[in-house]
Amino acid sequence: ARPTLAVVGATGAVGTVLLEILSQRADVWGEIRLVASARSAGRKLTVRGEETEVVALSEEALEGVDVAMFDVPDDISARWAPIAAAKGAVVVDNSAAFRMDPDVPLVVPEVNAHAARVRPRGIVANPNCTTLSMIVAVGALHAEFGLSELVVASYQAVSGAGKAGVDALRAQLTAVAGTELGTQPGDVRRAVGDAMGPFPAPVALNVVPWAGSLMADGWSSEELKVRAEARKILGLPDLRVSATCVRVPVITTHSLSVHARFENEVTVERAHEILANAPGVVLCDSPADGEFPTPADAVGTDPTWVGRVRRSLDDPRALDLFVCGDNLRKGAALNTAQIAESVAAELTAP
Ligand code: 2RA
Repeated sequence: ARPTLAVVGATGAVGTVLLEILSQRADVWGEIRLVASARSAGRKLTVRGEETEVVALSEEALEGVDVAMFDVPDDISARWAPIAAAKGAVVVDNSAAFRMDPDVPLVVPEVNAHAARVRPRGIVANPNCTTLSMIVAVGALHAEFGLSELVVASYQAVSGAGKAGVDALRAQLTAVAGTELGTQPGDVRRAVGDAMGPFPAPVALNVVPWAGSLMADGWSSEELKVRAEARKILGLPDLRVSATCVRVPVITTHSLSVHARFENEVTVERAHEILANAPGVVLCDSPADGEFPTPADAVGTDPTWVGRVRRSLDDPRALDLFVCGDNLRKGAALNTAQIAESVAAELTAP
């Protein structure tokens, strides 16, 4: 029989994209059960062209599930993912609750697909969207050149902060549209007023060097996630990583400027070959023709787009590149779906 799938968090920003993706990919599922908070129960959503009623998250809703995708806040995952696993489901969790648990693999199928098969807790974790938006490209280069250090700056879309982030940017854009704002200190902040949404500063006509919560020594939680997750996915526990995470006025698609240092000397030509052939990567690198990835072009697509590949002028072992990836697709829902499909294939293998 085809496995039963539960989508827990079906009504959220990522859940919505997940339902689209489930309708677009080869259909490996039997029943697809849509689960959300009690507040959303009774809503009808379309998946695989069928209207399906959302049920409230409960022990009963997790009965008989083979694979459960969780796209809910950390505390809800921390509580409910182990319950689903205890009932026999393999959980693919997109929260931060289990990513650093040594008994939970952190999986990006193009980079470490094998890791998904060893899951002592019955849980497989999906990385954070910022890590995911670059790691497929970085992993391909690492496989050839041997990565020794990453220095990255992110340009993160507001949908990374959920629907509230998107609503806030749209409201702020309305407040500044057609004005001459953006020429005097604080003028945008005053115009935006209370419509800051989940961000600590206006994001319209601005960039905000902050994502996540404050951690020790001035780092943001988002920056520490990039470091810890890149190390775990690549299997490089001592990799040197520095990240600066920045929110920009983009609805969806995270970009990163990446400085990657390797054990071996690099050439742009070889890096181009590797990236052009890497599954899940599209090379778009011809600045003479105005070709490089931008979030406005990458949004809604599945691959990681890479351009601006340069060898460091001062270090023959380092590359600089610019990557864009849809933070809701490969950055979240698509990677979750890919992992879930590999588990489904395992469960139905003869
Ligand atoms: C963000 N990476 O973009 C976070 C969401 N998981 O805010």
